[in-house]
Amino acid sequence: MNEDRVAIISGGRSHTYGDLDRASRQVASALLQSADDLHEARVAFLVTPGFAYAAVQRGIWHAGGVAVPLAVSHPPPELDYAIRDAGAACLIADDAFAATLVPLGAAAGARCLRVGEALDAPPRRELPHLGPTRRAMIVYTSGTTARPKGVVTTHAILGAEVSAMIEAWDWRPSDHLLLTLPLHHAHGIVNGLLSACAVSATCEILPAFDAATVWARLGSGEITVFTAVPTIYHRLLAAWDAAEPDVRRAWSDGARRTRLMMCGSAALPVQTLARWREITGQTLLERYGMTETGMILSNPLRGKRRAGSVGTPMPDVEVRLVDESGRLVPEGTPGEIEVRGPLVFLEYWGRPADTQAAFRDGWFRTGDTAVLEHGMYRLLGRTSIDIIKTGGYKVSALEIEEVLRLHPAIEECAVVGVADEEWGERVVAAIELRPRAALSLDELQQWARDRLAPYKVPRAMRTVSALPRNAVGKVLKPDVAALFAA
Ligand code: MCA
Ligand code: AMP
Repeated sequence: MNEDRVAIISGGRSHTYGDLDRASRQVASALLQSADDLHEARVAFLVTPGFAYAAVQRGIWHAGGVAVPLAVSHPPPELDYAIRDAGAACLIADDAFAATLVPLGAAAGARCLRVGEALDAPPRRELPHLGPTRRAMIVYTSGTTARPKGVVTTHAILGAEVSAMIEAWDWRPSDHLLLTLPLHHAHGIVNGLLSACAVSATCEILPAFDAATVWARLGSGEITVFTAVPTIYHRLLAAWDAAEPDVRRAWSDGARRTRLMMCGSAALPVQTLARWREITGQTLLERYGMTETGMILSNPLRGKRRAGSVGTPMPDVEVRLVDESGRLVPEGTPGEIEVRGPLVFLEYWGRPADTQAAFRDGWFRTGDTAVLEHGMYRLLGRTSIDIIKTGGYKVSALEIEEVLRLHPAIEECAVVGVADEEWGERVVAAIELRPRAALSLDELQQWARDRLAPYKVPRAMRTVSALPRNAVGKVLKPDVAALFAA
């Protein structure tokens, strides 16, 4: 049994798999009360990354519920949207977030539970039987629609996603993962927490990203696996450059001993890959995936990793490239990536038409364009200019525009992403003001921060005249982008 193995390290404490099992049964007990099964009721939770997060997630599953992880960085309107869209019957918050979540729960008619209360409940022995086709999780992700959509996965789908990663990257019980990603997105949840726990490895969780802390842990030489987004590697490189020579040496020596360092969620600049190799000896393994599909393509664990490429299909994943009418394109010709396999999501929660539109003949349409070159795929970009990738977050330009239009000084706006060394892309907005209105970037940002997640807040703004309402898309947006690139 794995009872005594260390499952989670967080807040300076180690918790075994036995502890995790007990704590999650306590959460299940608090959720179930006198019921014997939650029957896929949605339970949204806002819990700082750490042991309690893992216990709550498992507790929801033990009780037969659907886990809806909320983002600790989101302001109340975004949390409210996810709670209502998911139709959450119950909310769970730790002490840091109870004051935010309790009023939202009251307004939405959802029961509110504190982590402390849940962990005081007697552990439940009798738990519902969970068939693999049961819904397990809803993760909110943006796309070409104005508001984020809930991506639903079942236990079988999550199992397939994790199995593919275990096989491709040789996850093993002796692994020690350092996890510094947010836990409301698939990268942190599935590639990180669930993969490590599936092989009874140790998952060390930091409450938030901090370059010096990450370096100190990498420098210890205890970490065997690390996975992050390009912006995090960029930040780590900047911290290394700013450190004293003896500190740098210690950090680099420790990082050199890591078994596997991965990067994904956004394009890894070739210079970042090269610089990282220079200071740690590690060639980052770049892979490509989506919330809707898990991991799709990956550079090899063993064998040559190609800079600027995302490799070959993950185990059990079928990939094809097609033109606009769905015809296969030959090697060397760009096409949209379509994916099929047991790890593709079930549905967008409550959106049958969007779900249907996302598939073509049973293949999921990713909206990403790639080319197959000498046996490996290279990503070329997204088919929609309205999808922005910033700091590894997928952001809908349409969603931001819809919120900005609510500002009393704004007549019309167009939001785009412009290339940025640190963030991959930066959110920027062209704004047409109402007659006689005035608005500074500072004012706009302050106003937007109360309504949008920090990474959706425009970083630059230009006022322009007469933007055609909603006539953005392909014609106007390249001009807007050029305005900021200049
Ligand atoms: C924050 N800032 C930004 C942005 N975000 N500026 C420009 N663009 C942004 N996107 C500013 C803040 O306003 C602040 O500025 C300063 O940067 C520091 O903000 P802070 O919130 O502290 O940033 P951070 O917490 O350090 O965040 C950086 C981060 C984070 C660690 C890179 O963005 C992150 O964890 N990203 C990972 C997202 C992720 O996991 N994506 C996976 C989804 P000021 O100081 O002036 O106020 S994709 C996925 O799951 C699929 C399956 C896949 O393929 O992986
Ligand atoms: P999300 O919906 O947040 O899961 O983001 C998925 C999107 O992230 C994909 O559709 C890609 O556009 C992007 N993405 C993921 N991995 C990579 C990568 N290695 N290089 C470029 N883009 C990536």
